[in-house]
Amino acid sequence: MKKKLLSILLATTVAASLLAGCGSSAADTAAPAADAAAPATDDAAPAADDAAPAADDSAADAAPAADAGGKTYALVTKSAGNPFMERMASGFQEAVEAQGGTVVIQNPESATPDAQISVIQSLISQGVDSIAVDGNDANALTAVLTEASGSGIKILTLDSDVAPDTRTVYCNQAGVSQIGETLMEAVYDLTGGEGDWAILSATSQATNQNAWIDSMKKLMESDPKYAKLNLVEVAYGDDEPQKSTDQTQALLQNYPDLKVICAPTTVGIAAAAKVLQDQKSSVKLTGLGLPSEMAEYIGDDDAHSCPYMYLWNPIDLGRLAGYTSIALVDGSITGAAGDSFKAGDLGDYTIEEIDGSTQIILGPPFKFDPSNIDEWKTVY
Ligand code: RAM
Repeated sequence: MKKKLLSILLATTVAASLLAGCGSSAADTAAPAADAAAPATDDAAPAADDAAPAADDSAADAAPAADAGGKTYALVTKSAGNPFMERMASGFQEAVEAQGGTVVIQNPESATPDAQISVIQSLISQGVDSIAVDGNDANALTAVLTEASGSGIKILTLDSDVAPDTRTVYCNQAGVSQIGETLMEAVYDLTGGEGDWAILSATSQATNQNAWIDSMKKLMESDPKYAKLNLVEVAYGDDEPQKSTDQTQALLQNYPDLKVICAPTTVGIAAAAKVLQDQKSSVKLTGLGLPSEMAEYIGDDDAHSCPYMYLWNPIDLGRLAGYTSIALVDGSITGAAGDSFKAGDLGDYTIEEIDGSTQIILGPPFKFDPSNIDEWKTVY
């Protein structure tokens, strides 16, 4: 594992200096994006080493990324004002522009399917070549995405999926059950194995958060290890800082015996971390957070609300979706299981059939704790 890490870091340094040498505006984001592979080596993360590989090194016959010149590739995020979405969009833009493509990024006003439907309709009118969607709902986008596909636009998803038959492939950050297991184990650890805990999620329709929460609930039902844990509520902050703050305060008020909040959303966890730390609450926090937003809250002592948390590299997720868009548009992949392609310096990827739908898995979740948070807070 150490050797692999060293080679990743060396490759990163070379790639970053090449990009810097070209005077590319992508250099700043490219280096940290690749560097972020390092935390994946954390052996403490339950899922890290057994994870599906981030890139399939054996896919020697993967189709090379083609020139994207003359084509327009759109990205529809969940909503504006979410720093995770901004980083993801920067990776998408960097990857597509490096291949000569034109990028259109649409950030809907709110994290609702309706807001996405209207921006997708305008992208259909513009005649873009592909649309990568971060789904705000599993089924509500079906009609508009079917219309887009019917007019020849390649549809893919990233971060949060839609109904599988309305898109070609889903760029998934990590396996659903892997994220569920990782978060459940963190809750078990921070509660001491028993007592009240709550989830602070994003929106109630978010496909990705709902899949992770379902996976956690199934684990609680099936594994006697978790029998003494009591999930008191799943609250929804809608990926809005103020609503997430209010929901955290309500959880503290309503459940005096609460021990842990798990927030599988970067917006929710940052809001909850501030509430808990400002109130000097004994309730502990874990979940999925951006190191840049969470650094001041991460610590092992009473003065910090979050002992540790997880995430993947949002810039790399955007880059992966950018390369996948190009491969779909140039026809080197169709989105079928077994299709392989080269995602720039992220490596070669093969589309897999997982839980009955086609996906590309970026890699395992990374653990952030007091030992590495200072290193990563400037990265993403
Ligand atoms: C929020 C969004 C996003 C999710 C991250 C962890 O930024 O809800 O979809 O992947 O959190």
